[in-house]
Amino acid sequence: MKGKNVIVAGAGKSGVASVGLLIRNGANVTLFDGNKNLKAEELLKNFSANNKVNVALGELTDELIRWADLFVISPGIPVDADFVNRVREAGVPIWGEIELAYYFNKGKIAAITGTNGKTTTTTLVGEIFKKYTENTIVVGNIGLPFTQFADATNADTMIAAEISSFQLETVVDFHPHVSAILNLTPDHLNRHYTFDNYANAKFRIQENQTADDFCILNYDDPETLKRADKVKKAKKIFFSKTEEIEDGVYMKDGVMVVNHAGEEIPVIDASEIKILGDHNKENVLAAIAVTYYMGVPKEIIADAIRSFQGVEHRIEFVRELNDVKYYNDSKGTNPDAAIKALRSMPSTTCLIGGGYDKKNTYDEWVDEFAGKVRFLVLIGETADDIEKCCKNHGFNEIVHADTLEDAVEICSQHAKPGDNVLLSPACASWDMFKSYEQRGELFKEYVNRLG
Ligand code: UMA
Repeated sequence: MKGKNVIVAGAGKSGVASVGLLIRNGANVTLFDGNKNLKAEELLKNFSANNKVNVALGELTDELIRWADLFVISPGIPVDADFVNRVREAGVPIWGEIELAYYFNKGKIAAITGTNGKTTTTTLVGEIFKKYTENTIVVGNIGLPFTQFADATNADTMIAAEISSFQLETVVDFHPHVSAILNLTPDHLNRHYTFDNYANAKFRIQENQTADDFCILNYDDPETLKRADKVKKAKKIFFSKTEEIEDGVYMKDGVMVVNHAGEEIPVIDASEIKILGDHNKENVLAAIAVTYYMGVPKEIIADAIRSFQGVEHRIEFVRELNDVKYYNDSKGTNPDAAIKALRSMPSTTCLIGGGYDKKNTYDEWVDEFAGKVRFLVLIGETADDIEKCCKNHGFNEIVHADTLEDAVEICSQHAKPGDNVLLSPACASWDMFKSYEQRGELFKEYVNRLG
């Protein structure tokens, strides 16, 4: 990279970390962002004064494109945006942020994708690695860009990477030793247009794997299973809650086992798992498969699973007040994740939903409401669409709220003893909040203020 001219597009976390990595390694960098209201001085504060970083905001000029040897794109930028098309037409190579990290990486990568469960599984894989070696990093879509750490890795570094479909669209050489596809349900269709495009992007996680590598797949998820033949070179390892599969990872008499060349190796009794919900059994099975094939001894795997309490914003218990339990599932950003959260609730639930419009459909989510949801409080851009869908399915217990704070207030006033209040929006947060994390933090703040 020394002396190369690189445009980094997107001044979010990924872009800032990519610029840092590139300037540490001698490249000439222009940080570009389409938002002309950003302040170059503010962005430059991210980098030490000695380093020369050029900032370009608003339009990407043809002159800049001609200057560039490489274009590094953040995951939030559509690969078919006009300015990206112009870069492509000019013949400048386009790498995603993950690809740039991979170029500098020396460690051993476990890469995890899927529609839901990525963050829980990646966090658990990271916890297992950490018990095995301090030389562990947990990176990617989980919120810590891989580029922030890539050039500090060595051959012994264990990397747990959560990888999104956006990050996989721009794969060139990215090559994990173990990859995992946890499940596939429609999501991000505003970016991928069709479910097939989205699924194909996810399967790119194994594109560069060889016969020495492993691809972990969910046997119980029909959309993943039916595409398993896309895995050409890596050894396929299936995990399942219901089927005993040769060379798979599965449940046998309540125990999670790895079947290695016909021998069943017991890892942990499912009753020892602390995280709520049946879907979490899948996440744990996947984490066992990933870490086992990354070479971690089974005792260490079991030990880390035993102490794992789950992740923030995912069916996170907040507090109990007046015999009502409050749960934060701000990370339930699509219908499938929201279904899983609702199914994990032990009793009648007052549900807060709605948010940014990713052009998902809500029928399957709403189908789960009967007998379970006392009422639904709707917020955000998708409120009217969700209401229409509810009415089509005969569910009429709907209230609208202008703010999340009002939604929490409504729930606290109308919940009955023994109920749960669940924020699980089935939508992204970007219409009203900066991120799902901010939405979840605010929810917890409002809930903790109730008195
Ligand atoms: N921008 C443009 N032009 C565009 C679109 C965006 O210039 O056409 C600029 C914006 O003005 C903004 C920047 O790009 O300044 C934002 O870049 P980004 O969205 O890639 O943001 P990052 O902060 O780098 O966050 C990204 C991931 N975001 C997305 O994929 C949308 C984060 O995942 C990830 O944690 C982070 O990198 C670190 O790797 C978030 C996410 O919602 C949590 N992911 C989706 C999901 O989980 O469903 C995929």
